[in-house]
Amino acid sequence: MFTTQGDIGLIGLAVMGQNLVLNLERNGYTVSVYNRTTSKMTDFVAENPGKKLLPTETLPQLVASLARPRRIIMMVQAGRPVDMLMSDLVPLLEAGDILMDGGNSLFHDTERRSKEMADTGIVYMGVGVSGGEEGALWGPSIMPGGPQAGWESVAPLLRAIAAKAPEDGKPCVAYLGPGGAGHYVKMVHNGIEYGDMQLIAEAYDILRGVLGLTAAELAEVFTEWNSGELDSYLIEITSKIFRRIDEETGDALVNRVLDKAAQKGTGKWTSQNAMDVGAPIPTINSAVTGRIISSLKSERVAASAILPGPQNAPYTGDRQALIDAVRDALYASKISAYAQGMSLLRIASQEYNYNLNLGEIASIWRDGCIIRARFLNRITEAFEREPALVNLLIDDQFRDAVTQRLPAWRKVVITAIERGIPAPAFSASLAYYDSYRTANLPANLLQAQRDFFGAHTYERTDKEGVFHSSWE
Ligand code: NBP
Repeated sequence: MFTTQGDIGLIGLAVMGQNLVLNLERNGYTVSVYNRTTSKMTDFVAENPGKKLLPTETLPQLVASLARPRRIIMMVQAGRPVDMLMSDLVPLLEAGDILMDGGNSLFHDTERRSKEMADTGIVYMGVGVSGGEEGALWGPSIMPGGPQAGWESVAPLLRAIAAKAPEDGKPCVAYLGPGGAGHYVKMVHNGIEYGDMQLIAEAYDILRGVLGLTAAELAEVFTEWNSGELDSYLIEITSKIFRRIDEETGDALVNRVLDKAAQKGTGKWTSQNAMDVGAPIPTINSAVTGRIISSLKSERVAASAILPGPQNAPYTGDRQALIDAVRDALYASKISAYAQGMSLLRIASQEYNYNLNLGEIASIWRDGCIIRARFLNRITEAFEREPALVNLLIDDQFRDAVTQRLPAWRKVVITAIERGIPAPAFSASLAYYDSYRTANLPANLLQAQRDFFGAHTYERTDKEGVFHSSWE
């Protein structure tokens, strides 16, 4: 038997789980730890002497070690492992216990598990945790969803371990909504992260492709950008990446990294779900597609010897003016991407009855997660000005910010297209803006075509009703 009881149990001592345990312990909690492979648990406890950790070798031991109501975080691989673990764990728990899934579970799975758990009286919560291992250790952005009562019980604990926003010290955690709301928001966070990363990569490609900037020069450019409106974790690490020299070759290490991007699936899930709920998110879609096309490396290498591009003359324009234009295009594209992401959250919130508070969501992404940025404050402020804002682009301040940068945005996209540099996310972001501001899209022709070949009918601009015509 245990002489002290654990305040919380953590299952899954891989990189995220271990760091979360250390964060909980640093904040005063006694943590009961369990891992399927026991040696990982014993090694971890041995590496952390003197800490308030209760080692447990079986699930019954873990459950017995915890104070009631028991609070347990699962930090295991998403998918089947969560179901397998729960089938062993749930029978050991009792009504009132709180079981949190802190992994990147697909929100549909969290919805299903929430329903399965509803009759047991066990409080089941899907808790998105962002920020990688550093975030888990020093303070992640935490996105909890599930029963409100569960949130109230774990809120002090989650607030203690969450990142604190630099502007006001507020914990980057808030109750987001029922069922899979937390994992839904975490999924969209990751989709936005894909968009942000692709846009930055395209800015880099244009600067090296048109101006031939070296890694050292790019490091300077990104460092400068990080002191302005683009100030963010991703821009900061990008400037550091350009500075890193490969010890073996003396070249910038980034030049030696193979251009094949991997993915774990959360970006793809965001695109798939946006299609399901009918939300346009072209920047995120192009970021997912960009990673897929990057993975076709051998096909691209073969095609590069067959398919011609434009014959590019050296750039004769003002170099600094183009660098500034790329910065402006990146910022405008970022606004477009976040407008799409927030609009997806709004549409999904209606579809799934999540009742999401979009301004609050932006505020809990201000620190502890990969998309943390000064920019997120402006999103929160926009929703404070107008809680029912349907799209960020029509907020006065974002509208003005985009309008100011429109000439640069168009120039950069045109330059990339003229020079044959692929800029799918820049182009998609601008096309979203242009589509969204267009009162008359050519969808009248689409409807006419649908009615022509399939008698799908159409509505008219000049009278009410549903019509079908013989078009020939
Ligand atoms: P992994 O996603 O690599 O998962 C490894 C852990 O899952 C190990 O503890 C493993 O136990 C356990 N596990 C597996 Br696999 N199958 C199990 C089963 N059937 N029963 C019990 N335990 C099982 O670890 P991670 O990278 O630390 O990520 C944990 C979660 O956090 C994931 O959902 C991930 O998507 C999410 N996440 C990760 C990051 C990141 O930066 N890595 C960031 C944000 C969120 P074993 O030791 O016995 O194999």
